[in-house]
Amino acid sequence: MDISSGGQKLDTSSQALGWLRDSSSALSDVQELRWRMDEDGYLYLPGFLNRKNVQEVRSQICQILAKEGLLDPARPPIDAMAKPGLKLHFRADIANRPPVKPHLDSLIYGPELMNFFDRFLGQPARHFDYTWLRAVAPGIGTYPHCDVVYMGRGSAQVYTAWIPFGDVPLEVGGLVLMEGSHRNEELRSGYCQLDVDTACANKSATPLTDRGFEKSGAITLKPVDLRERLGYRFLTAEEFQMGDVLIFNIFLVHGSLDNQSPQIRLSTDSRYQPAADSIDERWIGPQPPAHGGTMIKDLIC
Ligand SMILES: O=C(O)CCC(=O)C(=O)O
Repeated sequence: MDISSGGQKLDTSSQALGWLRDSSSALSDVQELRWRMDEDGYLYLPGFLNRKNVQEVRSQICQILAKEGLLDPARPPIDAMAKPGLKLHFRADIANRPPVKPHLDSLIYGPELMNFFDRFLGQPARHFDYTWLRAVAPGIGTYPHCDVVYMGRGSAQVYTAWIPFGDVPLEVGGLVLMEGSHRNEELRSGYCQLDVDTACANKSATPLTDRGFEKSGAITLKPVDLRERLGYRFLTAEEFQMGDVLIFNIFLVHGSLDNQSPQIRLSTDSRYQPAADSIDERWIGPQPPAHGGTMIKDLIC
């Protein structure tokens, strides 16, 4: 099977594609975890959460998608088989309100992950109040980006936890990152300084488009060209499984593989940082304002 991202076929030679390093055996050694985060920009923790608890939340999400008529009625909702022609990518509304929110929150903001971040950060951690839920129908995945352009108004020590709510073999299109890209000087001093919620007051552009990036915050719509230009390998897992957690920093380039299966890929991304640091206003409060509206700042470009 060919795998692709952004519709571009990936080179699967070992110079271009590798597998994520499993850090679960280092969980008790916080110095080692910090070293790996510095070195790799990520920590891949297979089986960190209880699979059964993840499956219960999956089941709730699938029930909602089924009620909305988005699934193939010939298959059980838990399989999340997309109805033909479905276009779907993002369902944060499901994650951020009942009935799913309390169950999801107790899993992704529960003691396992919060204690992990307290220890990892060496100080009390807090999470953003907003949770991103991806419900990616068959088709193109997420284009390459760094999270800092969406959540860089507070602490620089924000970490993302990407959590699959279903088993995600390659063809279902899991997360893919660019090895070592968190240290790329060109990106750190250029793209990573930008904020998706800014506009140019003096021209019809945004600071992102003005510098050749995408308005959406993506670096490019051509992930393979970007990888070739920067010279990094793509890293992913042969199969992400329910219970796995992939944590990465906000400067690491990542996106996802295209979904070449008939099912909807379900996953959340949630964010954690030191509680004492300033926090991005867009993602906190009982109803986080998120993107757009009053969050847009005008700049001279
Ligand atoms: O799941 C995806 O397709 C993208 C996830 C992502 O961009 C993130 O976790 O920051």
